[in-house]
Amino acid sequence: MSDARGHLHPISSLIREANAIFYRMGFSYAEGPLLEDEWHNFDALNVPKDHPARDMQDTFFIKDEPGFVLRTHTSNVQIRYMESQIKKGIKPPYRIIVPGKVFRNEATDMTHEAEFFQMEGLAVGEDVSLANLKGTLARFFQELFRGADVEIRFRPSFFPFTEPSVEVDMRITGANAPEKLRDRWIEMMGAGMVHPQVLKNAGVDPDTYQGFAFGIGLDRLAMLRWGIDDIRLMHSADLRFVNQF
Ligand code: 2NL
Repeated sequence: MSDARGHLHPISSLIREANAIFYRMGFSYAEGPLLEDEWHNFDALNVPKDHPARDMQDTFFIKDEPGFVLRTHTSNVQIRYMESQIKKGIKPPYRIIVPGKVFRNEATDMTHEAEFFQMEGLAVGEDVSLANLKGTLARFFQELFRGADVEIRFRPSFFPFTEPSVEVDMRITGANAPEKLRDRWIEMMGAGMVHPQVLKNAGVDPDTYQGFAFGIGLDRLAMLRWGIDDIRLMHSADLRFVNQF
């Protein structure tokens, strides 16, 4: 009976596949702490002291460890990566992806969990551009939704850590597109050019280097990819769910 065998969770499959795709584009994989100080989670990323994301309602603060939080994104790892490369005397180009678990202190419902998976990407160099970001993401989605034709569009947005900032939409066309997604613009992620202050905070000279960064929710990406409707199934540890993939 095939269901008696072990299965990868869909998010694990997604992380492996994303790793393989980005590896072929010259990115390496990085990971870091889930429990983080406020400097690496917020200050270095240009998030103002009074920003709503820093509110008790949005962030899990650690009672016994003042100044520490459960990371709210994986950007803390990119900051640590840049810091440590600079400390070792290794200058850009840098290209990394950082998949991992993140935490938000918010009410849960069928599309929101307090713990979920995100993947961020960072590319820093002397001439890294917004056009490079677009090409990189188009290639990623093309390979992820194998054989389908993928278009990418940017809409203006705002994040404290990127300037300019964009929302990224994707449209899949052609016979290989999953029927639920075919020919529709779908909001996929946030991205932008790394704010010069953020490079500076991590020890990278913003007069010489610039970069792009993006962040994508993996739970939602897995849901889109396999047509899953309720996010709570993703962490239910119910084998009747996992065995479908
Ligand atoms: C979203 C938006 C984003 C980033 C994450 C980033 C990291 C560094 C510097 C600058 Cl170290 N930016 N990350 C940038 C733009 C958007 O995530 O909606 N994610 C689900």
